Amino acid sequence: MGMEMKNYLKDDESESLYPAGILQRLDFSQSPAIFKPKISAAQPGEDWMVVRPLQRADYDKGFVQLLSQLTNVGSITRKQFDERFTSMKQAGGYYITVIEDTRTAKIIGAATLTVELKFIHNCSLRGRLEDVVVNDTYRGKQLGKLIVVTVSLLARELGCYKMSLDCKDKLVKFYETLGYKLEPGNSNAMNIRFDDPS
Ligand code: 16G
Repeated sequence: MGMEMKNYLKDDESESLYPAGILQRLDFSQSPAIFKPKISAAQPGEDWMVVRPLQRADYDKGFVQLLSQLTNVGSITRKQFDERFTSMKQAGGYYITVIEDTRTAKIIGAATLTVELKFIHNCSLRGRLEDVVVNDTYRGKQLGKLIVVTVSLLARELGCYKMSLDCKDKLVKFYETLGYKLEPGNSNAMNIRFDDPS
């Protein structure tokens, strides 16, 4: 195998869903969240921890298993993962962000920001916070807060006029500490389920 080919494979292995640099620039002092001790995406508090965009190679780092702590994921093959990763990257607007424990090469936290193109608010953008999950064996490291604040600041940086989420009742307090509000008269999340006959 020629040198050029090897380098290509190496790059491809660590291919990111979106450019990583933007996370390093986020200003955590702009979030109402209180971190004790102070941490940020650039400095997550442990030298074995890194906050970064989802990479293609994360299939082998337990990303799908982590998601199954949130809801039903099914058995996703590498091919399915690969094709979905490619589609998301081509479509744009998908900012899946992860925390890796580099000692074990495992994904221990994740959150997704999706960005919708709008006509309203002067052709603005709307962010949605989705699929927030943290490995529950890593409690006490502020990882939930870290991953949510990271993607929330990212939404702001990208020009979203607001960011929305839906969550279980018991998590409302947690999201309130990070600046999210139940807007009076405008706080209902409704679903119609097409995968559930009940
Ligand atoms: C929660 C998640 C949502 C996720 C859903 C899955 C957050 C803020 N919200 O509502 O993103 O898609 O759970 O539950 O992470 P489901 O499988 O019942 O749709």
